[in-house]
Amino acid sequence: MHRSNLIGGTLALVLALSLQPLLTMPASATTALPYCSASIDTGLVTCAVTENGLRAALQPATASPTSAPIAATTTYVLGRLYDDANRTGAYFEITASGPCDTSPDVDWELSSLPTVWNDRASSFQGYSNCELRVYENTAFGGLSYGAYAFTDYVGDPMNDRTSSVRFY
Ligand SMILES: [Ca+2]
Ligand SMILES: [Ca+2]
Repeated sequence: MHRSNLIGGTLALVLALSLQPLLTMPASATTALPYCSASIDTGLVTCAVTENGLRAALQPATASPTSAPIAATTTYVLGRLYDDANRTGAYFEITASGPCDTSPDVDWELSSLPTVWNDRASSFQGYSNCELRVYENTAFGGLSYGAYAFTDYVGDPMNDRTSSVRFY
């Protein structure tokens, strides 16, 4: 399978659990909301100040009692890019409606990262049977590293340079 989506247009910033005054977003958002999750299916990016804030923001909204039952969809975490080496620091999580399979083809891809997570990743962790390959430029151009199930360091040439990612 090979599905893709361009994340960028929709940046839903969630100031969950933030005690800070509302910032007028631009540059400060990079450091103010470092934990992010992006859905390849919907293109929606959710960011929060803390990991707990992100988890809370991603909880499904409580269904209205009058609404018709909605079929539950399973969300798979494909991987996380970490701010720092050794899979530490804030992370950018990528999700999709299915896992990776066992064949060596590309299962999912993200041709650009949200601005707050561009040129930032230093290590990564794959989930849902996915191996990650990170690329220097958008649309899978330039240098690359992977595909691996995880890494504690993407190496000097790729450190703080990731702009797109594929899942195998
Ligand atoms: Ca980094
Ligand atoms: Ca880059």
